[in-house]
Amino acid sequence: MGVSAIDLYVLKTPYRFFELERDVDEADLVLLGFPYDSTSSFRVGSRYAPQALRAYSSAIEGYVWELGIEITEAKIADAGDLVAVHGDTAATLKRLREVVRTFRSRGKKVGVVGGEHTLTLGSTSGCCPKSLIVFDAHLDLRDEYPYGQRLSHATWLRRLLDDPPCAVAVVGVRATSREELENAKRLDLTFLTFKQVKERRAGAFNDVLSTLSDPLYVSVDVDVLDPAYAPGVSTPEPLGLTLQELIDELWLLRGREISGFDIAEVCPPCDNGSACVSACKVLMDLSVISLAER
Ligand SMILES: [Mn+2]
Repeated sequence: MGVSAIDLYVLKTPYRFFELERDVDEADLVLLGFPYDSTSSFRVGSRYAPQALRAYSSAIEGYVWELGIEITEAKIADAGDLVAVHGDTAATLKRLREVVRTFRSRGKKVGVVGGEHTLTLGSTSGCCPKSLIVFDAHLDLRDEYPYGQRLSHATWLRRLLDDPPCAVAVVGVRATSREELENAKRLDLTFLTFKQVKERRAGAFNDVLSTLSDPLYVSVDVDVLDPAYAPGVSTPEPLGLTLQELIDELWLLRGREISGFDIAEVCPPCDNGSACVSACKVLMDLSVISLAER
């Protein structure tokens, strides 16, 4: 067998998410760190989230009440971190796409732990889902941000929609600009605002879910949570979902076919530990939900 993208672009790490010991070959779901934050425009440091979440996920208890299993019993492996090219987002996303594509070709589901939200561009293009569900306080629909930058954490969804590879829905939006709302309307983007989620809860999300075909890809920008639950994110916004509200929505995905997911924008240098443990809970639940039988 020749040299694969995994050999070239994935580096094993000394610690693993949830202290997982399984080999990648024996896993149905592969977790991959994406330690990259070169386009972060406010608080930098999400490149440290994979290593922080490995530490925090090893310190929290791993019993999953809903399924009656320990997380280490599920067929999950930690492959390590993508080797990023800091300052070169296009090159880094290309590596991510090739690594994700290689895991998919070997029949694995993929969970990417960012790092900044640009990762979803590379990961979805390697995963080829039919639908993408994004949980985010923001729409990330600016054409350039900052001025002159077409590829950044604030424009990645705009770039994806330049030539949409799949259906897209954004959930939990509460912080935007007129430009983004005009773009959303012109691009006919499906989205639920934070208020719609709060007022209609499962009803609103189920309505959106019923329009989306499997396989799904799920992207969680942790800033969708109220900063009370997740203070350590790159771009915090006032208000937001509680962790329980987000987790309840994620469990509505149980039984759907999920080929990949990601968790983005945790910024450990700005955190008191709350964003890290909240993200670990999201990572644990999304992992087992993606593996749950139909
Ligand atoms: Mn965001």
